[in-house]
Amino acid sequence: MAHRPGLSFRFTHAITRSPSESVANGIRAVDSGDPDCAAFRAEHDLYVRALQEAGLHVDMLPPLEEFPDSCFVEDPAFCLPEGAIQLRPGTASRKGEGDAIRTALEARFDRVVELPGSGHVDGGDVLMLDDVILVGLSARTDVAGAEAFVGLLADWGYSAKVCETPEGVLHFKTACSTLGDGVILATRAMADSGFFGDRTIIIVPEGEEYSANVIRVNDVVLVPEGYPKTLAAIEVAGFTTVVLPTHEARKLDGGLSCLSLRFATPS
Ligand code: CIR
Repeated sequence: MAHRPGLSFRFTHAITRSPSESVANGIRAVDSGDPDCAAFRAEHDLYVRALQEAGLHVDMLPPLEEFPDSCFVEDPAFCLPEGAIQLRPGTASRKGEGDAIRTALEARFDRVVELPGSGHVDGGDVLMLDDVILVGLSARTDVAGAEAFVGLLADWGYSAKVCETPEGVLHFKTACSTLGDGVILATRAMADSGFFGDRTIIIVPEGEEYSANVIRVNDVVLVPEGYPKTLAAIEVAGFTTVVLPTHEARKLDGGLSCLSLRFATPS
C-alpha cells in the first residue's frame, strides 16, 4: 500500500450516536458506578462540537435504547474513502449494532460491505496509519474476523497487519493512538510491542494510561481531560490540543476514539 499522507487524520465527516437512557447498563470491566445519561449527553455534545470545530460534518444518530453501548459507534463499522465495512462486534449485547448502523453508512457511502465469514472484529481494535492498518486481536476481535478483515482490505488495496493487543486491554486503541505525521502515542506495554517499527512513539506516563486513547482530527488532537502529563507531552511534540471531558464514557471503558466514526469522502 502506498503511503497516503493524512489518511489517518484528514477527515471531512464523522458519524456519532447520542447516548441512550440505557447507557447505565453498558458493559464495563470494573464497576466504578453507572454513567449518568444526562451527564454523558452533555459530554457528548462537547465532543460533537469539537469535531465540528475541527472541520467535520457530523451525522448525529439518535439513541438506541436496545443497545446500551451503541454510542460507541466506532466498534460496529470501519470507514475508508472508498467505502464502509459493517463489522461484527465480538460481544453478545453489541451483536446487532452492525445492522443498526448500516443505513447511516449507506447514506454516506456507495460501497458498504459486511465483514465476510462469521468471525468478529470491533472497530476499536483497528488502528489506521498512513501506510498500514493494524488490527489487534483481543477478547472482541478473533483470528477469523481479523483474517477476513485483512483479506477485504487487501481487495481494496490496503495493507494490514494482525497484532496482539496486550493482556487485560479492552481494545487495541485503548492503549495507543496515531497523532499522524509518523508519531504514535502509546502505553509502555504497547510501545514495547514492536508493532510500530521505527515510528516516533510518545510514551504515556505511568498512571495516565487511559489517555493513550486520543484522536487526531485534521489540525488538532483531542485529548481527555485530567491527564496533564500526556497533554504536555503531546504539546511539546508540536501538536495543537483540545481537551474534552470523558468521565462518563470512561465508566464504560470508552474513550474519545470510540465515540465516532471519522472518514474522508473521496475528493
Ligand atoms: C464495550 O465494552 O464494548 C463498551 N462499554 C466500550 C466500548 C469502547 N469502544 C472502543 O474502545 N472502541
